[in-house]
Amino acid sequence: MTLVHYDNFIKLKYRPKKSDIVCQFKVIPAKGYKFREACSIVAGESSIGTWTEVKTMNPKIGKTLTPRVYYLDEKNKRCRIAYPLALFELGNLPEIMSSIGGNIYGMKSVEGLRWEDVKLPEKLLKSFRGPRFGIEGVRKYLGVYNRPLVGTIVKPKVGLTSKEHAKVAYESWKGGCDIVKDDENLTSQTFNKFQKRFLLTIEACKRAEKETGEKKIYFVNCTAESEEMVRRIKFVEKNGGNYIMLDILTLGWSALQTARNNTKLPIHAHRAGHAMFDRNSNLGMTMEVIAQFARMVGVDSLHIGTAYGKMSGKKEEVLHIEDEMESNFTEQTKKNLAQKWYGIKPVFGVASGGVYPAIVPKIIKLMGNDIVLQAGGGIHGHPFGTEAGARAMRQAVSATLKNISLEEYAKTHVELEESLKKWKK
Ligand code: CAP
Ligand code: MG
Repeated sequence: MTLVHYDNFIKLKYRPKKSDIVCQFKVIPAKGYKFREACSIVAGESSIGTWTEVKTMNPKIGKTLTPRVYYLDEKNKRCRIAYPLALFELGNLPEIMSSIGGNIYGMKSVEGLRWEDVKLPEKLLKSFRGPRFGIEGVRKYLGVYNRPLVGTIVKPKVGLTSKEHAKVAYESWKGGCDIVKDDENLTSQTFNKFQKRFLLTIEACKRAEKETGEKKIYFVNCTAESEEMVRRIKFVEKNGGNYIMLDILTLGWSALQTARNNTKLPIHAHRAGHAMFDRNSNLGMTMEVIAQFARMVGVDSLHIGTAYGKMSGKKEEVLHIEDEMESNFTEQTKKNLAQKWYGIKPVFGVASGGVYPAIVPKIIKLMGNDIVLQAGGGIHGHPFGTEAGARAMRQAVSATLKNISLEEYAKTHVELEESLKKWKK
């Protein structure tokens, strides 16, 4: 079947305007479709096209809203499409997702479709709020400027009572964690209700601050139906909280925008479920695109992978996401589109998932200083318990920054020594 009308969208001579939203896709045509044709269908269905010509189309729509497939690389199954900004509603990310991340995934003409990258124009970026704090703001709050931050996730993921949770959090901060985080699936279950957990844990946080002389942060998971989410955020603000946490993908972009509009606190973004979108290399969207949208809406920290832990993200992917999160400008390459951030604050990349002291040097070498090193099992599984586990993580960071091998440092730091015995490199 040849869909002549969709051919209208191939314009290889077109040069994207600064105001266009540019998207890069990997397009795998279905049987019976040519690559070029499938790319054009993608452009059409995500904007003004449908399966046949319609009498209601008029020249004005054609002139102002036509997307252009301006780059085709059949060998790598890659195409780039420039969408005029006028196609979209400013400040409405669900609408952008319905267009560019919508129907096109279900078209018979594509067997596989992956949204690899996006270039967001200034006017669109500025119609969202962006991070309120970003890396600089979070560092300022903690008064920590020259090292990666160390965080933990209370483990087991769920099951502890609020009191037990607060105790584990206290020991983590006491041992040297800057941050304690709820796990992604802990919200307000019967065994650990939200309000009680928050009040006990924030009290433990203040106590640990007093005793250690260090500022501490509690990422409290406010993920819930959106009105309830806002109620929980307000409760946290009213009762002395310093950071909120959200599972941004299970909540959805709309709820994330709502949260950003409704809080003065920094937002920690957990990405639970991202692999449903980004894991299959022939389908969905990349974590880079998700991360760019998260920065645009305005999260202050975001899980981006570790390259060495238990999760699947590879080095190249982790570094590219980090670049998108922290830089003011990323270059265009054969594989990626450029992005200028126009003063939108950089986001803290969080390295989490199977992190433990022995791999800290490798992670810092790869990802640099501006990261949060987060270890759940790698702290609470320490043979001497949580407080010693947190100490071992801080020791691993100190050793790395001093350029001393962990083995050497462990000779005078028993917590690190014990951790290295349990978890080798
Ligand atoms: C880490 C973690 C995080 C993962 C998510 C977990 O715990 O709490 O949710 O890091 O992956 O439950 O696995 P551990 P990502 O330190 O015990 O592994 O950060 O890649 O989104
Ligand atoms: Mg978790």
